[in-house]
Amino acid sequence: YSNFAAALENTITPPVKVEHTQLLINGRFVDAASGKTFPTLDPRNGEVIAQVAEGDAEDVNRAVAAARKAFDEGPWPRMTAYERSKILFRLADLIEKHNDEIAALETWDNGKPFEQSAKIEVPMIVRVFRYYAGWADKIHGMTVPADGPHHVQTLHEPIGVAGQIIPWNFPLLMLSWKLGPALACGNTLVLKTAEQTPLSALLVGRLLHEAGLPEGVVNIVSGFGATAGAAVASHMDIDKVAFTGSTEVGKIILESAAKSNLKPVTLELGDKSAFIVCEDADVDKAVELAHFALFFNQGQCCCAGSRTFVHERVYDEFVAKAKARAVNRSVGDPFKSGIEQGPQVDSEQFNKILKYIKHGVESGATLQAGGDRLGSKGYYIQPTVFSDVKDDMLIATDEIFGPVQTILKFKDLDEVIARANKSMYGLAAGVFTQNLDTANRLMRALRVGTVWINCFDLFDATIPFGGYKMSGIGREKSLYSLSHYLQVKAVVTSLKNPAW
Ligand code: TXE
Repeated sequence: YSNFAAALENTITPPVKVEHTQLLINGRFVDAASGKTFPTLDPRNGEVIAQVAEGDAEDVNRAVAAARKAFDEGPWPRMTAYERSKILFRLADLIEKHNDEIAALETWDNGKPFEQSAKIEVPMIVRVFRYYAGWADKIHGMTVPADGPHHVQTLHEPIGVAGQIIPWNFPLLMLSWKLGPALACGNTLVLKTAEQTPLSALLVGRLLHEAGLPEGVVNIVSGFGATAGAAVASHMDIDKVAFTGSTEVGKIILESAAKSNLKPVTLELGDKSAFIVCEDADVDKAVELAHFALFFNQGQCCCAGSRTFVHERVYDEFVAKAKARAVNRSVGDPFKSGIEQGPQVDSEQFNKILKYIKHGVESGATLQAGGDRLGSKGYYIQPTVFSDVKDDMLIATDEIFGPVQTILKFKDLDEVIARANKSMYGLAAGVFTQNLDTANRLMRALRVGTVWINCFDLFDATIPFGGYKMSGIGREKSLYSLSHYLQVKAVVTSLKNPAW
């Protein structure tokens, strides 16, 4: 790992200033009602980047009141759809203009490579906002051929005030997946960002207002889950809640929604995605794709290909090459160019991953590469590879959420289908094969919300994303997401003369 040491030296000064640390309520940046702040930390070294206003239940109340007023009194839901569309297009243009500034904040707060933030993620959110800007004036109801002398139509109306709680692994992307459909449909909202990564959303919040968004439509509350997050989930005046995060907290959200006002809930939760390498696979290509599927974003992806199933015919060759690829992964200061992997987001995730690595070794899996932290400060972890992994080992059942690849061996398709499906999760899976029959069979048999065939982590705005089983409820992105932000009203009008 000699290449790592050099990449960790001489920490780069992020090319951006933190301008916004307050809460965004009713179109203004304000302090928390309590006056409290919390530090957001640089994962490269654990140092404080900035003190951020710490919102709690009282601030959520203020934010909901602003969103309620903006919904009930307008102008947002009553504007023409075209006006709303133009504001979202202007937002996309402004994000594009501030691409590197937003990307730098994201990298500083989260630790992901700047090249990834600047060249992939910020452009992706621009695309998401343009996609939903395009939808704003294409949402309409139907006329219905009911029996009897009635004219029946449906109106697709915004649901009201949405509460949205997002995690820290893709702060910007999660923001866009939540805000895009909610705003296109004419809702107002309160967004609770993750306590690890509050910064980039506040900048986007400012740009939203520069783009012409009326005050109170989008309110952003930084703060912790047990206080600000819980207040969103249980709020009586929030009409719908959307959450991305752990399955454990997803259950709490559903319970809080049920116990408060029965607000509809959409959830995007954890997974233990299978990546299946079939016997006909070109091993070099399969190794590269499986490596990307797991290690992308420091392994902090809900759909990380974290159970790599490899056919026994190519298993040994695959393991040797996967090990070599992991050892060559460039880890280091995420602001340096050519870096593939930065630090994990915080000490909690860092310690959780190291604990799972220890479990893996103790349970008898073979440690092929990595296995420890990297350097002595910050939250860097060596790209780690385990082979000889068995299905019931904790490293094969639990979401590790880090750079730890677990490689399992299989003999035939029936067996791998049963094993891949034997999980409480069902978010995504990858299939690597040149055989059309094999691809078709796996695509139908896998009980997951997304199957990527000979590709992985394709997050185009047009593709629905969401989970089966305990990976969640509902779909984000694509036209499927819109239904979660709409109410359907049936309007039945009696006809005087049914025969025209
Ligand atoms: O998640 P939490 P954490 C998984 C991953 C990770 C583990 C724990 O395995 O290691 O979860 O991460 C807010 N009421 N994923 O602890 O706690 C919280 O403030 C309302 C997978 O960071 O679920 C943050 O905004 N909200 C995942 C958000 O929930 C609450 C992405 C997510 O935090 C709350 C992240 C409460 N009681 C972690 N408690 C994915 N699906 O991509 C916390 N929150």
